[in-house]
Amino acid sequence: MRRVLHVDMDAFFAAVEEKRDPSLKGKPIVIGGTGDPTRRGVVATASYEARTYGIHSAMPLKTAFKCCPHAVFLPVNYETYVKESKAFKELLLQITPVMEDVGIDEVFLDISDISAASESIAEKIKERIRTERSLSCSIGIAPNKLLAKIASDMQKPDGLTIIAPENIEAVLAPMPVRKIWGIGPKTEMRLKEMGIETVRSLTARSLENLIDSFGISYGHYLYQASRGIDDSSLITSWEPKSISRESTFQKDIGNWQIIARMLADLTKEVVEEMRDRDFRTRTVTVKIRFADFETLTRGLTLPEPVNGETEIRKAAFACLKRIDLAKKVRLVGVRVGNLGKIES
Ligand code: TTP
Ligand code: MG
Repeated sequence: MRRVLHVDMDAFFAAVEEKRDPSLKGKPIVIGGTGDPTRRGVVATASYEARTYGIHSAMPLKTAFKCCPHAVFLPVNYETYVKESKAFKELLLQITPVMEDVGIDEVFLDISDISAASESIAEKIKERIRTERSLSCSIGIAPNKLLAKIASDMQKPDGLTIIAPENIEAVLAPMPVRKIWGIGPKTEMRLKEMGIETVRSLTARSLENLIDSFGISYGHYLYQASRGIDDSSLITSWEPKSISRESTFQKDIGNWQIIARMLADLTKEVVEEMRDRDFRTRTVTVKIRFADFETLTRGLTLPEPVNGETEIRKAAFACLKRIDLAKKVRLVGVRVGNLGKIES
């Protein structure tokens, strides 16, 4: 079975400040802006002591000051946090090189091929981060990235949560929809208008209903994510630069048109992200996973770097045509690789 581990450092910026100045330990600490709570700026993070006064990330510093005037207010020392971020990630790379870097204080590790039990891998990581970096973290372990990230957040700080396959439904059902990665404030609002606030009520909706409201790609995503389904692989740093999207059908599909429509939809998303980041691509790859999990990829190298949706969609369809769709399809994916910046 696949095992994905998510590490999220506890009160990261504040913990690094405590490490720099141990006299701060146990005090309410608020990091944000220039560190002057009478000036404009928002809270980047607050120590767990400060959180007991109601202080949280993104709160105006002035409000944080009202919540707890005796808190220690400090400026953001971004360079120091980046150094600490690199150091703990290097330590994790010794556990496994299959690591996806997702943010300054969080990563995913694929621990499927490590023979040790999940608990002992997690305990070892916590111990090393504690002794070698003087920091604490929370860890989640689950069959996929989506659930591992939810798990690491469940028992903060210094938490360890393992979601076993048989517990997925019970764990997710009572959660507010915002806990699902990919559901932001806008979707949360729209779901609320539809009378959906918990994951349980989201799973009560039919796939057709969600597609009607949110489109084919995101509708599928919501349907599956709310059931804890996530087939996405880790994006490891040793892969060449690429952007990809993939989606698993709820039911295995034998109809070419539905597969093609999904591919067109995913390609559109990839092209949008590529353009936002000023990239052009020279290789387009399509992945098809059949119902029996056999997985085929077909790639195409283009004569010159492009960023047009039509050209890239044509390339993706040329790849799809080279796959014999003799069996029903479970997953469709598209990737643009060999990315280069647009030269101005
Ligand atoms: P988080 O992991 O969200 O927060 P955290 O590590 O401070 O606390 P915990 O995980 O224990 O709940 O974010 C990591 C760092 O990113 C955080 O220390 C500061 C920074 N950050 C901001 O600058 N602004 C924000 O709005 C958030 C959420 C985080
Ligand atoms: Mg954190």
